[in-house]
Amino acid sequence: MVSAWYMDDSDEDQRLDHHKNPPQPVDMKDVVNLTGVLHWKLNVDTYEEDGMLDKIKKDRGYNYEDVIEISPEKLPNYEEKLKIFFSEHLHTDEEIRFVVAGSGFFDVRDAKNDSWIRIKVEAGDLLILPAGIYHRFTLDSSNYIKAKRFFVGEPVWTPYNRPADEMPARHEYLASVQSN
Ligand code: KMT
Repeated sequence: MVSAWYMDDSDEDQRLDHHKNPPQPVDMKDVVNLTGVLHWKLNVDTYEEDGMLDKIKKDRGYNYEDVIEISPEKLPNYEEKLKIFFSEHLHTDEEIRFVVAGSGFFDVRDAKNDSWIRIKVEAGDLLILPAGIYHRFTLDSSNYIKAKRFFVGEPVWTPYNRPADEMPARHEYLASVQSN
């Protein structure tokens, strides 16, 4: 099961869970309402044949895909990349990640009160972060994740670090979550 929770404010190791005390879990359907993030659980053993991933790709027009593998051995400029992933930012397009191995945390801002919600992803989780959402990513203490990345058209990975409040993607994002 994918799980999500409001984070504590400690600046200890980003790879730790960072639960509040007492923990404050957030149901995935509340994450959807609060942030516009979408989530599917797919079967990592059968997704190539069972049609679920193909249907999502077709419905959403994802015609580009590649794979990112994040570990000290596999990712060139690993330390530098991790810092970039963990700096709060937004993109002008959706961020789509399907985890095929390993695990990690996507942190997203609750659009109402700006608190961090931490979403733990592991093999089988397909997460779509909407364009304009402030977010960041970190590995957990297993230090390994492998994920497919999808995109509509030529991929644009540019992160815009916060503050990016005046960007059209940010305005459109806020309008879309407020109408939820
Ligand atoms: C990226 O841009 O590739 C990322 O967000 C890294 C996390 S992918 C599991």
